[in-house]
Formats: sequence, C-alpha cells, structure tokens
Amino acid sequence: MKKFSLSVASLIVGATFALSGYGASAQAQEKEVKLKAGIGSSLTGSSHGLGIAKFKELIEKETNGRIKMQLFPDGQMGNDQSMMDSLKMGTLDMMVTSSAPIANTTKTFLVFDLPFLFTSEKIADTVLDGPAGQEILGTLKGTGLIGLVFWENGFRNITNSKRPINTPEDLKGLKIRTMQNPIHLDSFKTWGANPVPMPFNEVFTALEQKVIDGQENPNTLIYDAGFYEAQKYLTITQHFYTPFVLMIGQKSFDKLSPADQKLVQKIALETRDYERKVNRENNAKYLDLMKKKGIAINEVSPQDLEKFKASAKDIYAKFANDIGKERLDKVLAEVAKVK
Ligand code: TK8
Repeated sequence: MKKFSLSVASLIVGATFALSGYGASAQAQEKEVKLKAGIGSSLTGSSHGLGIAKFKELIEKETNGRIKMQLFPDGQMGNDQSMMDSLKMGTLDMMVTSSAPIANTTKTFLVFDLPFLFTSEKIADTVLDGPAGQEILGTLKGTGLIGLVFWENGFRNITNSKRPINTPEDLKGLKIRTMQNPIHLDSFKTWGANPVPMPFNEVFTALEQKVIDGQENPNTLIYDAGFYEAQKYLTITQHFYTPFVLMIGQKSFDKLSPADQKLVQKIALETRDYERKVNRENNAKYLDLMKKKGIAINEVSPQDLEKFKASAKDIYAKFANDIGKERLDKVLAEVAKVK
C-alpha cells in the first residue's frame, strides 16, 4: 500500500477539520454544553424516541462529546403541555411534542388538526417542509419555544373496547380520549362520540379502568404505549395526521454560541428523514404485531370514510379565523398542488 508522507496525511486531517467547521481549535473555544430533553413515550419503541436518540448520537459525535444530551422518556418530565411550560421557563431544554397541544400556545397550529387535511405521507411531507409549514413553525417565535423541525407522529386510528367502527354512527355514545385540542374535541363530537380530553400519560390507566371506552393514535403509539392490551377493536380511519415538533426552549437556545445554535438546527434537519422512515416502518410492523396479538382490526371503506369527511366538513370554516384565513388558504393550496 502506497505510504503517505506525514505532511500529506497531516494536510488531509487539517483540511477535514477545517471543512467540518468544528476543528479541534474551534471546539476548544466552545464551552461544554448539557442539554436535557423530554418525550412522552419510550426511547426504543416509539419513533420520536428513536429520533431524539439519533439527535443525541449525532450532536455528541459531531462535537466529540463537548455537547452532551440527557434524555428523559416515558413522560418523566411531564406531559406535552407541562414540558412545553418547562421549556419556556428554561427548566428543560428540549422536547418532542405532537402539534395538537401547541395550538394552546399559538392557534395557527390548529391547521394540522383539521380532519383528513393530509391524505398521504407525500402530501404531509411536502406541505410541512414547504413554505406554508415552515411559516407556521416560525409562528412559535416570541412564545419562548423554537420549533426546529417537523417529525412524524402520523395518521391516527381509533381503538375501543366495545365494537368495530365502520361509520360515525358506530361511535355514538363511546367515550373516546382525545388530545387537549378544540378541533379534536369538535370532530369527535360531530362524529357522535363523547370526547374526553386527557394527557397522553393518563390514557393507559383510563383504558384499563374503563373510565374511557377508546382513544385514537397512530399504530406506533397504540403499540408502544400498550393501549392495544386494553382494547378489543382497532379501526383504520386515518382521520387526523399529527406531526411531531422537535423543540428547544428560547432560554436554552439563547445560552448557546451562534455556532452551536447553527449546529442544533443542522442536526435537527438531519434527523427528520430518519424519524419519518422509522415511523413508517414501525406503523406497518406494529399493526402486524397487534393483529397477531388478537386485536380485531378493520379498515373503514372509502364510502363510509366519506360519511366521516362529510359530517366534519364545517370544522374547516369554524376554525378558519383561529388558524388565520390566509394561512389556511395557503396550506390548502399547497395540499391541492401535491394531490
Ligand atoms: C406523546 C403524545 C402523543 C400524542 C397523544 O407525548 O397525546 O395522543 O399522539 O404522541 O404527543
């Protein structure tokens, strides 16, 4: 093997460090940073758990351990709403939340809760990563929260312990847990259910104790949170598509050097496609596993799905002012372009 002279090798190493922008000298000038991050689910079974673990792996590798992350899964740091409050206070640095609770901070985010807004992953990715989605992410500015990137929680399906669901009629009288979000509440009311808003980390116990009859979530979380163990029926409706948002608190972000701020933003983007890919694989894998574990799975027919869509169509107009008419129209226009 051709022997490199020492000078050539040292040139290559120097160039690599310079190119990486984080050469030993640059790193040495930056201070040690410790970031604490919380999520509501498990680290290994949920997609956003795997996503935040990937973020940790990449940022610690790129800074040779100068930036270290401590991860708090399974709601150890509270539920989505309380963790957002902690980010605003600076007592927690980062978190991953579903977009639905963010609407309590900035109403524009309600747009992502509109029933059947996104009907494919391609539409979701294009709109979220396009101008309309990015502008909505930017509306967090000034709230004490910074939305770094959209990940995927995914298309939501309904589980319950009473009966298979085929039409809105079948939801009549069922106590269905929803996220704490006005559009989720209204939609399930319109479909005839009794919606029960509740933080994610209280759902399993409520199902077990039959305080509620059912809940709705993407397959990954139905499996990872063990909800299927307390439910007899899983109905594929895909009635909502929920993005996850990887966030950092403004107070924590302001403590970072400009170079580290750029690095956090760069790595957030690098984890996006990974988390979505993992989520799509898990959604299919976990559905199969749940089938094998005996939960009765049915898919609502396209004709019956039209009944869900028809009865919820007024919700768009009802929440247009909260979302912002212009912004809503921009999102709908971008959806239409992809269809
Ligand atoms: C996890 C929640 C969850 C959401 C819910 O923290 O509350 O049902 O789907 O992913 O954000």
